[in-house]
Amino acid sequence: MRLVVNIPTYNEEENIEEAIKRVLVQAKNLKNIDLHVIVSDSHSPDKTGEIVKRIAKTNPKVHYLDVKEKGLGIGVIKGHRYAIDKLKADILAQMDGDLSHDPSSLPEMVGYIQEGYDLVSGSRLMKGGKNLLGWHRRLFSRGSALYCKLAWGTFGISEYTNSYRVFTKKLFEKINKIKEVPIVFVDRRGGYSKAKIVSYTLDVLKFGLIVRLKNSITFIKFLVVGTFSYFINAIALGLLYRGQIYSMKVLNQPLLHSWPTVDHAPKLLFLSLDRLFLASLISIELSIVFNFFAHENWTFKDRSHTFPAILRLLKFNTTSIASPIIQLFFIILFARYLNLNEQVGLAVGVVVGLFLNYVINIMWIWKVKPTKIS
Ligand SMILES: Nc1nc2c(ncn2[C@@H]2O[C@H](COP(=O)(O)OP(=O)(O)OP(=O)(O)O)[C@@H](O)[C@H]2O)c(=O)[nH]1
Ligand SMILES: [Mg+2]
Repeated sequence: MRLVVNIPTYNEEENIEEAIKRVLVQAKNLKNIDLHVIVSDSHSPDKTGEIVKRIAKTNPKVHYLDVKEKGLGIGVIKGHRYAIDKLKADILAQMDGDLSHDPSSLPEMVGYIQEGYDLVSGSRLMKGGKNLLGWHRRLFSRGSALYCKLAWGTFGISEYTNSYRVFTKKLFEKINKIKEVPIVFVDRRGGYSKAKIVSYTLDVLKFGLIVRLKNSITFIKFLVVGTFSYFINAIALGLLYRGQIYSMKVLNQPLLHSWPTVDHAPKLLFLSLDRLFLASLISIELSIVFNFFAHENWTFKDRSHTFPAILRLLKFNTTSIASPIIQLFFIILFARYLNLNEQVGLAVGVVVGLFLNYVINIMWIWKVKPTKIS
């Protein structure tokens, strides 16, 4: 099996020799792999080309490709193409030439390719990964990752802005097997009415919506559980505090009748630990526990349940606190600062809290199981 590590460069005279050396050192950790390096250089005006050509003269495992055109994308693609066509690579790797990427991860990455994965991508954002750049660059990586996850629903992949990766020749060929041929497009002879354009656009929108809905089945389940949990919360609160379900009297006295009301209740700082407080606490916790078991066994049943359930329950409890805080924030923001009705704030808070909770649930508590795409 031949692995060709492609290093695209532009003005890397200070780093390239060391970068090549560090990659080649890994040969001893890559059993049964014939390790080669190709530097695909966009005709750097500095000494990058000269340095690589000098190394390539004495080391048959090192190759130099003068890409001529400028641009990282073209450099990368031409380098991989050369690695497949001329160097007969089976596995392709890609890393920067400025020593940002540590080649000691290569053996592990190649190992996964040998196990059957098509693409192994280095991630700074998952457990064990590190991003040692400044805070604004880190924010950019995290922001881009969040955007990609939300747009594509790929919550199982953590990083999208890094170019340290290993992949198969098959994958590269598949991605790049797109060919365009010139065609002449002639307008139809009969009229193409506006109505058809409108119905076509509506069809496309409808199709998109249906696909999105099908993909959102987990989210729909999440909403259903949320609705039930609201009723549990409301009914429990009613029974505990007033002995009522909404305004319907069902008990002679509230379940918490022996707990004092606000005038006689004990105080903790500014908080009155009265019947309403205790009733709210119990009913909120009841609904959280219901939520948890419903998510655990239904909504997120097919997702990862790796660490102990009690830990997931604790995590879930912690994140569930975020929702009321967000709702409170929006109620106050809308009522005090924007002079709008508090119900508007509550509605916005509920929606924002809901989405945030959902995202935290699928990214932190019930993660996607890693899938092998073959
Ligand atoms: N072939 C080719 N490689 C390039 C070009 N521009 C940059 N590169 C290489 O692509 C890799 C990544 O580029 P960097 O400039 O390090 O990009 P970055 O890591 O996002 O940014 P900084 O390291 O902070 O500057 C490096 O090995 C560069 O030498 C180009 O036009 N052509
Ligand atoms: Mg860099």
